[in-house]
Amino acid sequence: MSETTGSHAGVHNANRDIRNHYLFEIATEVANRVGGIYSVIKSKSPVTTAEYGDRYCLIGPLNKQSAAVEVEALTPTNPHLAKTIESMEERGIGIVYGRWLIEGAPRVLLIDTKTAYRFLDEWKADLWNTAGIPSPPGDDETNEAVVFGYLVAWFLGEFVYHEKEHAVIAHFHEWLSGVALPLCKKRRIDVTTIFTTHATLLGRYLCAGSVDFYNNLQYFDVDAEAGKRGIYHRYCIERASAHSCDVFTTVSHITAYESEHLLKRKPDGVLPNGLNVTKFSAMHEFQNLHQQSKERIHDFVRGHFYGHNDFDPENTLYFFTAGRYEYRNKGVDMFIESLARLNHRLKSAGSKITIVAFIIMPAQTQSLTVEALKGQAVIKSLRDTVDVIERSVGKRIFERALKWHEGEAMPDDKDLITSQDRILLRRRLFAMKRHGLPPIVTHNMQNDSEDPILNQIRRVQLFNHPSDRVKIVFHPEFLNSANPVLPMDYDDFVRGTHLGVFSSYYEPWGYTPAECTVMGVPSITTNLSGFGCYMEELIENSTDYGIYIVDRRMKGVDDSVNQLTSYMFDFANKSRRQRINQRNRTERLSDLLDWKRMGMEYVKARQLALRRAYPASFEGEEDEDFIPGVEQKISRPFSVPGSPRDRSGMMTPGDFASIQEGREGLSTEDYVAWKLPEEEDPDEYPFPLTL
Ligand code: G6P
Ligand code: 1S3
Repeated sequence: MSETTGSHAGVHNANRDIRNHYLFEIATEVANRVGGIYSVIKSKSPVTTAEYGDRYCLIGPLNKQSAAVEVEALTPTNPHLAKTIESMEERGIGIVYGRWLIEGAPRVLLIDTKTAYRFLDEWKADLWNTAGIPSPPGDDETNEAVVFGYLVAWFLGEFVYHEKEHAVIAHFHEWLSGVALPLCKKRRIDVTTIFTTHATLLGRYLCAGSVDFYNNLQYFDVDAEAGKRGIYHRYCIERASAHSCDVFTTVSHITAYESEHLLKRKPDGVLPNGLNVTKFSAMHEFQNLHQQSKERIHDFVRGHFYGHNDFDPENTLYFFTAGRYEYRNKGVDMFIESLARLNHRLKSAGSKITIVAFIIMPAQTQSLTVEALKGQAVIKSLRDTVDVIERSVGKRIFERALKWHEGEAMPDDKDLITSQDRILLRRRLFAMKRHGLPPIVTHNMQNDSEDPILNQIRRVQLFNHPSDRVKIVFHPEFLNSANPVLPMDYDDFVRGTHLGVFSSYYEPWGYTPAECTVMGVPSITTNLSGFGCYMEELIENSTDYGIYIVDRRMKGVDDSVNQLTSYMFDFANKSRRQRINQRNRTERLSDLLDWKRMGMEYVKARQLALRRAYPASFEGEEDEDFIPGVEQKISRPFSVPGSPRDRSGMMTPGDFASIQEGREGLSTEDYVAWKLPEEEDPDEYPFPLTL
């Protein structure tokens, strides 16, 4: 693979207007939910459209199903855009241009890759000839990335041919959208480019195995490791993207460190992920929402544990983990082991508290189990019967009271419930008899006996026994309010829980704990997740704020498991008052995660991209904020005692190792906190080669 890193300033027309530049953001998840990148671009939309208006457009591959629901088609009013689309359509390329129906309503351009597969072989050959990137047959995902990449490069080349007045920034997310980057460079297309990687392919694969990843980052033979896993061609695309963009970024410092070693380019900066924070006018509102959602989780639990409801809802706490099913990377192995130790500690302490721990991770399933459906049905019938009895008892009390005369006895409650009521009630009680223990999993798994989560639960023997103080529910499907067993949307569910647990080993950022924070739900994360490191850096006494960070970097696995267990045990011993106070403090951290603040790093990355491509336009403007409408100075969110670290002068999230103009990339010292202490050269390769 040929690679030359850095700017290609020579190809740019210095007369372009950089102040009113266009911004294209390119990702495969535009109006198409797959994972975390959808959350990034969707939640960021309000701040980006506020800054750019109709000079902003997202580009993605067309997914007809989701576009039909998420996008309203429009006719482009910009003549250059219209001409570009028209010219591609004339060559048979299908394009949908429209408004993404989300907050901010950004413009989107969705290209139908299926209309270009006739060029696939030609483009694959060209990719090899121009960038030295191989694309072997049989990898549909890579084929799609190649076709999409060539279409995007085609679009950008054509657009800047028509539009010669303004500068254009093209910001690409993740390797799947990155094929256009080396093409822009080779074809000398007059755009300036940013590439943001949200993980590295090799990092994800290596961590999923049993490698001491962070201690050995600098020793991996990257080509060989990629080859062994059959992802060499994908790795080439990722690496070429990182090397051919003008500005290379990632989502956290820990992933910056990883990228430096695995992609062989130091990122120019870190663009942490934000959220679109909704602030309630009254503080207690989110607390009320917690109570309401918790009641709905209680309803589910009553059904799931029918016949074994021998724990008191008032003394029950809900913990959960959620995310894509990456057993080791997302730390589910550690979570389950810690739950077993927590169970032991709560039992030994004679605790009255019961923990119900939910694992929400989609796996291959066939259907909901009969038992899970029956549980909800049984409890619904019981409630309906009790409602009928309640109404008839009420009616009878009323009638008796009407007829009552002084001197007569009070109505006897034995006469109020009729024998018919008793039979009805008995029937319902018999229906609640259960021979086995309440199930762990709500669905029929396609591969029950080999499922890593179930096997780990079997190994630690957490079987929802009445004596267990920790119960487990594994829901192998994302939540939605139409689900007959647990009918709640994810956000509502999170609000109703007490603690999120995300003990990840590989987590470039980690939206799940960030989402907990803005909903005022405490969470446990690790110092191997971008979010955990970010919060650790910003907040001095983070546990007071409901941000618990397990040390998975300096401690051995057993010690990390014990630390996680202790965090959960201490949390279980909090009083209700303490939990309410902590939730208030957690919710106060929301401002730290708001795009209004996080988005500043994107602004800086774009400035750097323009500066690198159009250096002449910046002469004499060294420190100027030239992007109109953007208030660069963000004050500290608050300064109550013991709150986030006093960082006067540190105005934006990435400032502790930020994108700075005139500086060539992050310095390794910037993420010194992410390095491990002893980095002596090992005598031999530090882990087995048979991984
Ligand atoms: C919220 C509600 C309170 C409720 C509390 C329960 O704060 O506003 O009315 O008592 O939640 O908290 P818990 O941690 O026990 O679920
Ligand atoms: C990636 O998604 P993942 O869950 O595979 O991108 C997300 C958005 O940047 C990030 O939050 C997450 O940590 C990464 O791992």
